Amino acid sequence: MEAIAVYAGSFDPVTNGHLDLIERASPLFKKLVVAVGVNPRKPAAFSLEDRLDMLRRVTAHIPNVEVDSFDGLLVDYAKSIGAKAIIRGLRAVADFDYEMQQVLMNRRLCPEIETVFLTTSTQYSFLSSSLVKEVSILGGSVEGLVPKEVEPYLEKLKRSQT
Ligand code: COD
Repeated sequence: MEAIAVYAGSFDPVTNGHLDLIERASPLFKKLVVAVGVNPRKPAAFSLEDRLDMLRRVTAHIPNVEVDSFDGLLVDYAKSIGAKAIIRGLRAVADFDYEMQQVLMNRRLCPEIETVFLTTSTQYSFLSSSLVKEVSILGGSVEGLVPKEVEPYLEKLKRSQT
């Protein structure tokens, strides 16, 4: 497809679930911009620089993926980069209410940008950034949950919390 799409998230940190979605969405578009949303009301465990760094490392093998950040409304950012679609991931029924609220609000704000949902791969359906941080901080293994490049960042977070 000739369109540009944006996949926005907190990516705090990027997990194998996010990466799986990026790898499946990127062939569908001319360019996929993976954008970290800066939300002052949602404090992140990792700095913006670290989150961008992790995303750049784990997507380095995908030529049509760009990594960026934004603050303010996602639809305004999407318009500013010429994106026609917003990609969202659906893990389980539990995601549906929240995702539906977002999609309807975004459509009201900007009807010309479509939201495209990709369902998670089964093996990552239980995976979230919050669970990964909890497991890591409490001493569990995160192997297979996050890309290898992310593990040292989680180690650093763990050391800073103990
Ligand atoms: N498998 C598949 N998909 C997954 C997985 C997984 N294991 N884990 C997460 N995802 C999906 C999520 O469902 C989501 O679609 C996406 O990946 C990103 O997830 P997160 O958790 O990193 O990010 P969110 O959901 O907290 O989104 C943060 C945003 C910055 C995108 C959001 O807060 C936003 O749009 N902010 C801008 C302000 C705005 O425009 N507000 C009005 C919108 S209604």
